[in-house]
Amino acid sequence: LSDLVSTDIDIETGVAVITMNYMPVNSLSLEMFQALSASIKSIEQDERLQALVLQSGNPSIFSAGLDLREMADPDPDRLNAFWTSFQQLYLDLYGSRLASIAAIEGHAPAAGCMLALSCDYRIMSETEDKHAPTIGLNETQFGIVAPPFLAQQLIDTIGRRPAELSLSLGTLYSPDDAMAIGLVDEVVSRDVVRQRAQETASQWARIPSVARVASKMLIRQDAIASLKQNREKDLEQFVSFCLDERTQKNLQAYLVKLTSRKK
Ligand code: CO8
Repeated sequence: LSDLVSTDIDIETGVAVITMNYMPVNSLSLEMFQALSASIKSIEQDERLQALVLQSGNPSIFSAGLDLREMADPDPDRLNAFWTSFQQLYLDLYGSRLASIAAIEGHAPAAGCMLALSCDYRIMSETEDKHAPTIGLNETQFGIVAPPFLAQQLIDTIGRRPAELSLSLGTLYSPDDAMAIGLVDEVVSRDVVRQRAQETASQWARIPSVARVASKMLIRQDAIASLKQNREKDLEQFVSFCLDERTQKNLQAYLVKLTSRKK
């Protein structure tokens, strides 16, 4: 698992950096979820660490979201484990005692956007020449629906009406548009995203942690409790939606489209 995710720690600043290295696009497979959760847990166990930066080893893609191959023609046991580990990562990152800063240098669609939304602060690379990163929950664009816990995260971040529009249309935003609706907190040039994320993490690491974590939980505890209480139902809904013939057809068509784009 360690090849998928690497962790660097700096005791002096109290900041850990998690780099996602599942090439080419950091799609979120079962193993990727497990590796990310394990790495968050191990950082949390070190009391000297107060913050983390989440970044990608591929500067043009933060994460392409759920690994669609996990959902196309799936093995039922693996599908259950896959979704359960997705829920777990949401709980681990969104509910972490660590202050988390997303360094978004490249695309962050769907569950890639969830990774960013689960952090406390989002810094995105600006559009430069041919590099035009996008972020958002684009599920409806290919005929699937964001799960309730993910939709709620968007509502809690950008507000109800913008989230309704965003979810219905499956909008992927440019960095400036994402900044305008509050989906990201800062847009900076690509070569300073990581540095800026580290500075921000160091700053967050210096806030008295008991007060910082309590404040974070004031905002997040209801959503977290809601998923904890509804995990089984959420899993059943996902599995039945995923195995539905129409969903499978949409997914297969989307995968073919993705693969044939470059031909
Ligand atoms: N899963 C699996 N494989 C992927 C994914 C993915 N999400 N994204 C890309 N790939 C594959 C491509 O098929 C391609 O494979 P190959 O080399 O074999 O042809 C390879 O990765 C490289 O991809 P691209 O050539 O497309 O790379 P680009 O740099 O041109 O583009 C992008 C990168 C922009 C990330 C582009 O690949 C893309 O748009 N990917 C799809 C992103 C997406 O729509 N993700 C949504 C996933 S669904 C989700 O996260 C939440 C669903 C929750 C609800 C589920 C209820 C059922």
